[in-house]
Amino acid sequence: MRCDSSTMKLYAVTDRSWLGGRTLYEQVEEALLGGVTCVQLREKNLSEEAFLAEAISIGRLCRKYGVPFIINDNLEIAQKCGADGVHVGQDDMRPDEVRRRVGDKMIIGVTAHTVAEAIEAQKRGADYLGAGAVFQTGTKSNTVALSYETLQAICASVQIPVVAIGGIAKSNLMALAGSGVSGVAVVSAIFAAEDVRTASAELLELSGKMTGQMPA
Ligand code: TZP
Ligand code: MG
Repeated sequence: MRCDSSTMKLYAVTDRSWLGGRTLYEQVEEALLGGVTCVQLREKNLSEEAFLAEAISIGRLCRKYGVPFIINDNLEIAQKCGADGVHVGQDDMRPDEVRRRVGDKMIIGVTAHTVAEAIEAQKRGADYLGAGAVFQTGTKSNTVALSYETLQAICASVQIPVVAIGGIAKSNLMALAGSGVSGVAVVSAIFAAEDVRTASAELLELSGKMTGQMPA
């Protein structure tokens, strides 16, 4: 298995909007020390050269902590930096095409908003699904609101792990209990926090309770 439920327990998705004098590398290390179980490097505005240099250094950092490292959307960078996986949206490359290019070992994550998209993604070789936005978020524009019922139906329709995303914080995480998700993918509740390590540790504990996964 390329990834399992425990990998999805607390999935940190990076964003450099809230660095506030810190480097992304430092923030990711704090998140790792807090116990995040997966890291996705998500860059929308970096040059390819800067993206690759960052992917190499943050990838090494994640390896040191034994945590899977996923690249958002950029297959070439994922391959060049030796990432553990790549995450694609519905408007990006299809998972079967990604699989054809990256081979057997890499984790492929796919965003799904409907049961039909979830089933299709699994059929085409996705290893996990990201489903959202489950709550209102200011981090990404043009998100589709995903109801609890749809999230539950998505989880019930596939065998691969599903991670919820969108507006997830300490205050609302427990509302996802019973949906069938394996964990939560979080941007601002980790990276906009003043204390990234503590925020991660608290979210990890809550996600464990919410999913019924005991601490490792
Ligand atoms: N995809 C759906 S919502 C979202 C992404 C990347 C952003 C989630 O960010 P936050 O800060 O955890 O709400
Ligand atoms: Mg994308």
